[in-house]
This record gives sequence, C-alpha cells and structure tokens, in this order.
Amino acid sequence: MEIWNSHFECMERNGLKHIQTERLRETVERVYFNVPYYRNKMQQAGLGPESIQSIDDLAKLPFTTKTDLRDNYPFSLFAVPMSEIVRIHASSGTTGKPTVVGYTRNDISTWSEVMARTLTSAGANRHDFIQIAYGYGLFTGGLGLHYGGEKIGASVIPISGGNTTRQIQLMRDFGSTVLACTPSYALFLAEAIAESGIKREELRLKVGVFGAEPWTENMRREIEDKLKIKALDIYGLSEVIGPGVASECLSQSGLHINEDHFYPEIIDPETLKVLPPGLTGELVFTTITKEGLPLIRYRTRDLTSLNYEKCKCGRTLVRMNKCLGRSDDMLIIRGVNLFPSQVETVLLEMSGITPHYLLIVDRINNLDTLELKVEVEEAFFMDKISQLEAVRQKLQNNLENSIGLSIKVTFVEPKGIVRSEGKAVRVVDKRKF
Ligand code: DLL
Repeated sequence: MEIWNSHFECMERNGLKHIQTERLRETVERVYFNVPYYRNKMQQAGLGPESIQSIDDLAKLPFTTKTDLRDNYPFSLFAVPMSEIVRIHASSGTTGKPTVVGYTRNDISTWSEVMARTLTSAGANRHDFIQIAYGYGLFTGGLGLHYGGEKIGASVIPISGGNTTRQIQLMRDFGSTVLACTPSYALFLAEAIAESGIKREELRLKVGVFGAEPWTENMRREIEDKLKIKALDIYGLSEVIGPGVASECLSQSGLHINEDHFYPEIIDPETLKVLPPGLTGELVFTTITKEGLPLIRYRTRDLTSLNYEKCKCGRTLVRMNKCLGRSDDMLIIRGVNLFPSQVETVLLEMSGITPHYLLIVDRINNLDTLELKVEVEEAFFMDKISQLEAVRQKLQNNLENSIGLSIKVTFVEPKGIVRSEGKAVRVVDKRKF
C-alpha cells in the first residue's frame, strides 16, 4: 500500500523525537513572543522559552482549554498579524460564542499534507473520485478533505452534506470510489441506496473515511456490510487543524497521529498528570508546526489511549484508539457540536420559560434527532393554546438560529421535569453507538 510521506510517516522514533523537540522549541518561542496570553501564563509559572529544551519538558507548560479560546475571542490567540491569515473556520463553543481558528498559507499547506496522508492511507490516489459529503463552510470537514483530495490528484466532488437523492445519483453517475462523511450519514445513505433500487454493481464505491463524531465497531460492521466498502475512522478537531490529526490505515488497528505536526499526550482528567503509554485518559495536543493558531497542551476532552508499536502498514506514527467518549458534556448531533449550556443560554433569554429542561437525543433511521422538553412558568401555562404555540415556535427558531440544529420543542407543565437530587440530568442520549 502506498504511503504519502514515508520519510515522516515511517521515521525511526528517535529521529522523530529529535524533530519534535526542535519544532516544540520553535513553537514555544513563537507563542512567548507573539501571544500575550501565553507569555503571561508562562511568566506566572516562572517559565521562559529557555525552560523548554526538549519534548520531555513539555509537561512543565500549562494547559490550554476551550475556555481560553473563548476568553480570547475572536483572534487574540493568533500568533501572526491578520494580514498573514488566509482562512478562518469556527466550531461551537460552550456558550453562544464559536471557537475561532485561523490558518496562514503554510498552515493550509500543512493541512493539505496531513489530509493527503489520510486519503493515501485509505488507499486513495489520483485515479479516485472522492465524494465529499461533509459540510462545506465554517465547519472544517468539507474544505479539509477537499484540499487533501486535490493534493493527491484525485477527482474531488464537493457535493457537501445533505440532499440524499442527489448524493446517490452522482455517486452512480460519476463513479465515486471514496465517500467522505460522518458515519451516521454513511448509514443513512446506505439505507437510502437500498431503497432507491440502485444495485450495488452500479456503484464503484470502495472505501469511506468517516469521522467528526464517535462511532463503534458495530457501526463499522453495519456500514461495511450495507455499503460493501472498507470503513475507516478519521479524527480531528478544528482547534488543532480540523480533520487530518489522526486516521486509520487499511489495517484498521488504531488511528495514526500525525505527530510530526501534532504532539499527543494522555492525561488523567482529574489529576492532570501525564499517564504512561497504554492507559486511557484525556487526549492533549501541542501543535508544533502551526503558525496562525499554535496551541500548547490543548485539552481535547476526548478519551482514548496511545499505542507506540509499529503498525503492520509500516508506519511508525503512534496510534490512538477509537475515542471512547468525552470528559465533558459536549454532544455531537449530526456532526454539529452542542453543549447543553448553549440551549440554556437561549432559554434564559426568553420570558415565560424556565431553565428546567431535558434534551432527548435519539437516532431514527440512522439520523440523529433532538427534542427539548422545557417547563413553562405557572402564569404562562394558563395562557391560550395559540399563544403558547407562538412562543414554542419562537423558541424553536431562536434555537435553530443560535445552534444551527433543528430541535423539536415540547412544553411541559410547571414541575413537569423531574428534579435531580445530585447533578441535574440535562441529557438523555438514547443512541446506541
Ligand atoms: O469534527 C473535524 C473533523 C471533520 C474530523 C471531519 C473528522 C472528519 P470539530 O467540529 O471541531 O472538528 O469537532 C471536534 O469531534 O473533539 C471529537 O469529540 C469529535 N470527533 C471528531 N472526529 C472523531 C472521531 C471536527 N473519528 C470533536 N471519533 C472532537 C470520535 C470524533 N469523535
């Protein structure tokens, strides 16, 4: 099987460590001198750029979190002048404010490189037709895959998400060989293809690169059975670069992390101590080549473990296991990140409605559904049905505008939501991953 950049992907680990050290030192220097936030934090910890001599010194540095990105909204963590930024993406934050990320021209080139690795490790090359059904726009999925696809010389089909009938028609007519979308959409498409009457022999699909949300080995089997393809897991997050952080090769035994660009650590989310290889904990990344938005010890909240053994495919890059879940309350619904606190913010802005609510997540016909049950105030509950309905509609619209997801809203009578004695239960997730 082809390897896009065997120099880096199959490098002997001592050589790799040497490069990581060099790159980390440069990054620390860059953030110290260009980003006041990092300089202050390092000074408070009694550290200067000279304190970091090797990758082994990394643990001395403080962590960065999504809250830090929010507090520096929108651009204050950027390490270059805005004139150097050629692209901006964003994803949901814990409040109404999105998490904003910026790329220099070199960052876009790094991103294309790691995406070229991702696609090549899925067996794709210039002869392939890549149907990109991840969303294009502020979300990093569409454009991330797009640049990687062009870099390997494949024929890229930038169809974006949704419009299932057209997805299936073009998949057949153009002869798509690679499908890129969320795993839940892949399953939805599989069923829609079965119902469409199109025969499998009419399609040339051979592999899928699926990610942006958690999925299990069972889901993999179901997708592979129904679509008769290899289903590979790809992982990434906007803050670090987008997709392209880690991806499975055809041996399907863990996701290779592009650690010559993104240095991983696993920490205990309670004690914040670094855990030895093999143990499960929270994944933390330090970007060591990024220019626009370098991140030092960024807490992803994703739970996994690392495997440093050489892979059957020949790559020496460390592998992360499938993400087991998160150490915070973020939900991923149809690929959109959602924090319950975002819903709460919208509720608090409307009169007549209480902040007592329950979010019910389910998966019907392989598509995520979201329902919000919320209590209305006593006085308000006595109002006319038509008035209640108007407020319900307004709430539904406000939620859609601020979160970007359609949510079915149901009002319940005062005290209709069960009160918890301990931590409030805000979410019931009925999806079987
Ligand atoms: O989801 C980037 C991406 C796009 C990855 C397309 C893969 C394919 P965000 O919107 O910032 O970025 O969401 C990042 O999604 O912290 C994980 O919790 C979750 N996530 C992403 N990929 C996987 C995966 C993109 N393969 C957040 N398995 C991350 C489990 C994943 N969770």
